[in-house]
Amino acid sequence: FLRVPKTASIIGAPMSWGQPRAGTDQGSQILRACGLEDNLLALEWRIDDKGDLEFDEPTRNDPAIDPTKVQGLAKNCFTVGKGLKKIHDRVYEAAKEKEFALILGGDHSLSAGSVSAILRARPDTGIIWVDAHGDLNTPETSPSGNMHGMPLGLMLGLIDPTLLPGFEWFKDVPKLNPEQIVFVGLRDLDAGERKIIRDHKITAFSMHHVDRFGIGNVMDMAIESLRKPDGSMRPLHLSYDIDAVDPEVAPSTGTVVRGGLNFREAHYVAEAVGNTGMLGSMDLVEVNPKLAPGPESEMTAALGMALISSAMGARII
Ligand code: Z70
Ligand code: MN
Ligand code: MN
Ligand code: MN
Repeated sequence: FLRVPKTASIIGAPMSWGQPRAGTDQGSQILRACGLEDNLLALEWRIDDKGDLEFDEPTRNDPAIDPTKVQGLAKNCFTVGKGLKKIHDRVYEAAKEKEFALILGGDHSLSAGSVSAILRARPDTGIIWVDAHGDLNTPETSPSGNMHGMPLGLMLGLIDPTLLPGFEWFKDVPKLNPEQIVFVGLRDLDAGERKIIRDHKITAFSMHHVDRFGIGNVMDMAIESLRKPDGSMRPLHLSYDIDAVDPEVAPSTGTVVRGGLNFREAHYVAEAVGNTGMLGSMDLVEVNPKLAPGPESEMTAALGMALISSAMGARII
């Protein structure tokens, strides 16, 4: 694995059907409008912007889960599944060329597409999931049926993709081992997700741990937890949900939860991951400029852009 790929593929993935709110599909464009490319060029990246992928809309006739086989809901699964296949293919192309894959969301369901592609190209990758939420649900455990709450349920193989129309292709992609994941920033878990974290012994640092140990120690422990059994470090993928950040700093997102990372903690997370020299890919998801239009949406998008820059090398000194 190259310590840091020097060409970055920017992949716009304005998937929004994994959640109910209009505007999530504008995230990738508003992140670009904040000057993302110029910032990355200034950090000496070569940029290959692949533009935005295009996704179908759901129709009345889409196949849905068979209720005699699965007790639960995965809303728009046919549309989401087909869209994630496009994301998977585009991300795999970039990753196999040893490029840094930067995926701009879109809602967090897209990460089942990006992470599965990264694992295909770089099997031992460790995933740092920065989020208020666990995103570990299955159709059975989900209280909402929204698929942005399920990408890690899919990646851990807790959902049978052959029972999920649109996800048939997913049976052939590599799955995540629980020790390849670490959470940072959690503060809103569903009961089923808590049980999954416990049963699979997934390393998780909630906001309680940030309070207790400070963000510096939390990131040291989080990164250390992703060491392989032989002591070597994994290549890393950072999946950054903007709702990990406190709503006073990042208000323009679909599911705000109070008590999140403050402005500096949010940057520190990205800087610490960048400092490992092992970061090969990143998702930045759930910026929705329609939810707090005006200065608050600009503040949220500018923060998302800055977090990408921090992960990719921007430093104060
Ligand atoms: C809840 C669910 C979620 C993001 C909200 C919320 C999931 N656990 N994920 N916002 N990014 O509906 O499954
Ligand atoms: Mn999320
Ligand atoms: Mn979230
Ligand atoms: Mn909730």
